[in-house]
Parts: sequence; structure tokens; C-alpha cells
Amino acid sequence: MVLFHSPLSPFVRKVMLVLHETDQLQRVTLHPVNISPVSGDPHLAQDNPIGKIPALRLVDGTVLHDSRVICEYLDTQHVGPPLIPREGSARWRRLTLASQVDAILDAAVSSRYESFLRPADKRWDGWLQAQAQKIRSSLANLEQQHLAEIASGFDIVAIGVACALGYLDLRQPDFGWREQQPGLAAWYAQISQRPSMRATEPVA
Ligand SMILES: N[C@@H](CCC(=O)N[C@@H](CS)C(=O)NCC(=O)O)C(=O)O
Repeated sequence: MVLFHSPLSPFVRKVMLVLHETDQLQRVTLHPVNISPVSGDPHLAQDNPIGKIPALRLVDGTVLHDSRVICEYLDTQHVGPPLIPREGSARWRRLTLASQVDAILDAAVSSRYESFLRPADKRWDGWLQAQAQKIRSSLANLEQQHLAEIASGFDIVAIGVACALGYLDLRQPDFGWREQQPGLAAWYAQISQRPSMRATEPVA
């Protein structure tokens, strides 16, 4: 399989963590791409018309995107404990939390584009502040309502939270999430030592 990849994309990191944690890394060749919303990659665009990463080309040529679909597919391809519950209320609860975590990634990636890509005279501080507020309220909810669940195993939700916190450290090192969420900070310090986390750590 071929994974369209960038080491700095938190959505790609989710997929890489699933590959590591389910021992499927050897099944995938990485195809490096360097893209932004205003500069695409022609090879990627042939496989994913929306031009985003991650995208995964299977052996039969089928292309899967986005990261949620790819993670779910990979989770059906190994024999260990599933990272996403297969059925029942646990499945919908985990998928909803995973979606909340993806929304943190969306807000953080959008903020990066706004503050780095957009011409300085067109930047909108109010919009950036609104994205930051989405991230803050979502992290507060994870800390207050879901910390025990997140800490109970390195499943699809925990993987997403790890990617979100790692991406904040990379792109917004002054965001200050550790002061606001000491429980998540302690959990993150611990899981950052996992071999999968160390192997996928983004370095700007
Ligand atoms: N919902 C998508 C989001 C993927 C995404 O936004 N990827 C960014 C890189 S972190 C991207 O490809 N940006 C290029 C673009 O927006 O055109 C997923 O879960 O895979």
C-alpha cells in the first residue's frame, strides 16, 4: 500500500500511529508530499481529488481517504485488540469523541494556515481567536469528562488526542494547554514515551 505522507501533518500522524500500534508498518510505502491548500501535488490529486493528506492507495488501486476512513480500514486488517469498538454504544461513543478530537486538529491546522500562509494584511485575529477558543473548550471537556477513558488504553481516541497535543506543541508552543489541563499533561508525558510516539514525533 502507498500512504501519501508528510511528517508534520497531525492527520497523517494518526494513521502512522495506527500502523505502528497494530504492527502493520511494513505493509506501507510512504510517498512524501509537500502541500498546502494553495499548492497541491499532481500525483496526490490523481488519487484524491480534494488534494489532502492522508490518502492510502491499496494494493488493488482503491484509494481511501480521509484519516478516519483509513484508520478504520487499518483497524480491520490486524488480529490484535481493535482500536475502534466494532459495535454497540461503545462504538458510537468512541467515534464521537474521535470526531471531537479531529475538530481540534481542524481548528489547529486552520489556525496554522491563517497565521502562516495567509498574507499578513489579510489575517483575521477574531477568527484565529475563535479557533483557539474551540480548542480550549474541547480540551477542557476532554480533561473534565473523559480523562479516565482516554487514559484507559491507546485506542483511536487516545491516538487522536496525542496527535492534537503534539501538533499544538509543534505549531503553537505558547498555547499553554498544560497549565489549563494538568491531567492531560501528565497523561501526555507518559504516552509520549511509547515507541510509536517517539518514531512519529514531528520536528519542524
Ligand atoms: N479531514 C481530513 C483532514 C486532512 C487535512 O486537512 N490534511 C491537511 C494536512 S494536515 C491537508 O492535506 N491540507 C492541504 C489542503 O487543505 O489542501 C482527514 O482527517 O484526513
